[in-house]
Amino acid sequence: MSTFFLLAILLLGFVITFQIAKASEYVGILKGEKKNNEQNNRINGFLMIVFLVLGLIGVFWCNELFRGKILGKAASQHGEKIDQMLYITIAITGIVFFITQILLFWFSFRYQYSEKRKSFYFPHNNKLEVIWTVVPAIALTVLVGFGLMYWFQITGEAPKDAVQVEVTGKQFNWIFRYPGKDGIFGERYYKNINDAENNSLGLLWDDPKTHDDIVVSNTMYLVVNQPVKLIISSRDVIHDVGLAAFRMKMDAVPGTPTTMWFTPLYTTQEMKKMTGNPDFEYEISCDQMCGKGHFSMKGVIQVVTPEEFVLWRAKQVPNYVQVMKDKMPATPADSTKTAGQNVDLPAKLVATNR
Ligand SMILES: [Cu+2]
Repeated sequence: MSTFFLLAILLLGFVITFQIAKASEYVGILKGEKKNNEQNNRINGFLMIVFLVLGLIGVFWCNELFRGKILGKAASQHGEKIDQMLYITIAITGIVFFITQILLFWFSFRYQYSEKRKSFYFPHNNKLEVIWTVVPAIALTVLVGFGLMYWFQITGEAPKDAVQVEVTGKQFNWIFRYPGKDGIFGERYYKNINDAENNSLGLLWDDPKTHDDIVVSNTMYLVVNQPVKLIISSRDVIHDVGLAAFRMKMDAVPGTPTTMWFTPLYTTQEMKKMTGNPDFEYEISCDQMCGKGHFSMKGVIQVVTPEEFVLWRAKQVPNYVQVMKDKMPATPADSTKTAGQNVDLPAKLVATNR
């Protein structure tokens, strides 16, 4: 109903403006050109001020409207710094925005044409030009410099104790791989990809390092306060790993692995309490339009305590063991034995658990 009224008001506004314009045109013809120009100048000057005031009110209104509806608290160490950088950028550009907009519209109103005034010819001033070139250049260099610094941190070398997770995008979901107890990912080759044979990543079974690799889809498990390095790739088109809560984003490109690392600060349970939302889940989204099922590439990230992570990992059956089980149903005893070995965790993970 309110939408209808809003549209009706807008429509009426247009009709009234149109009628006023038409009427003033007739009045102008009656009054003569000179008087007509003077009046037009006054009206346009006044409208400039109206536009300025309404525009500024609109900025505040929009701000209030979306308060609390945008991204919540950053849930990673890098995310906090990125938020800080954004706030500084918004503060600087915000101040410049208000000063320039107010000056722009106020000058148009204040210095509208007047017969009593002659404009001063002022074609060039080196000092002014240097100031308005150097000051923004320095400000932007500082802002871009901080951005680059964080970018190099995020895409640079991860800490030694980082958990490694390989993230592979495909039309249309995410596949996550954890190295097994050896802490090393086994070899993969894209021509080996075979969904029917449960080899969604094309792992080379000849390589013993693949035998303990754990492959899961849709839900990724991470440890709170432990750095995680994501090794990102794609099976088909370009996807993009979007981790809004951690303020992270990285393209998933076929054939060219990309990396980024971060440290989750709060477990999913803690976030549920902090946000007051019992249904809160960390989301992994695809931030690159990748086809008709793009919207459905929503995965979940469970940030858990080290103990919960160890338990979760112990329950996972390596991809290789699953495949061998499917191939050789006659020897189930062997498969269970191999699956059981997975309970042992890499020493580097256990060492960092508190
Ligand atoms: Cu995608």
